[in-house]
Amino acid sequence: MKERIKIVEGDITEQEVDAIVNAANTSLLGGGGVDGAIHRAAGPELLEETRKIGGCPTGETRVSKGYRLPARWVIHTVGPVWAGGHKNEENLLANCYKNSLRAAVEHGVKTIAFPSISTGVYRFPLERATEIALTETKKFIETNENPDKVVFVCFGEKALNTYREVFERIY
Ligand code: AR6
Repeated sequence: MKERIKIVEGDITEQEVDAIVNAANTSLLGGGGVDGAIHRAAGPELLEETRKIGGCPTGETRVSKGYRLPARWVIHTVGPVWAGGHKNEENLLANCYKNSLRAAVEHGVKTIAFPSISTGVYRFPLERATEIALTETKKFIETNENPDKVVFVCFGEKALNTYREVFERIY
């Protein structure tokens, strides 16, 4: 199982994978952080398409094309805003990973890259979020052939070290 996971430091918009996951908001109309970077790199056609999709509830996913990105698909998911941990945040974040992986299977995706959903503007604690990301992914790939490769793209050294530590513990 271990060999199907890759942890890298970098920019998700540059990943040569079939699909990248976007940490979007419920409007799907773009924003800052990784969402802003993905819209800038994909070009204005992405916003045209997500405008037509018309939004996405927290924990769910919607799929668009990748336009100018190397990735063919963008799987938009909406993470929870951290509100102290008693607002179902952990389950909602787990749903983001499960539903993104299911959407990947539905679109024939063999390689997928995830950012660290909810750990920026939405303030989800990084270590707990990383445990959820890696646990949900492990459960999924144990019972599914695809995606064959899952890349976790860490934006900065702190995230990279956290992912590496949690990976050693969980896998
Ligand atoms: N590649 C990979 N990771 C990145 C990149 C990048 N280019 N840029 C930032 N990150 P955030 P959230 C990391 O705030 O917390 C948006 O405005 C970042 O360091 O992008 O889910 C949306 O529209 C952090 O670890 O997403 C929503 O309104 C992680 O991506 C809101 O932010 C997520 O940080 C969503 O908040």
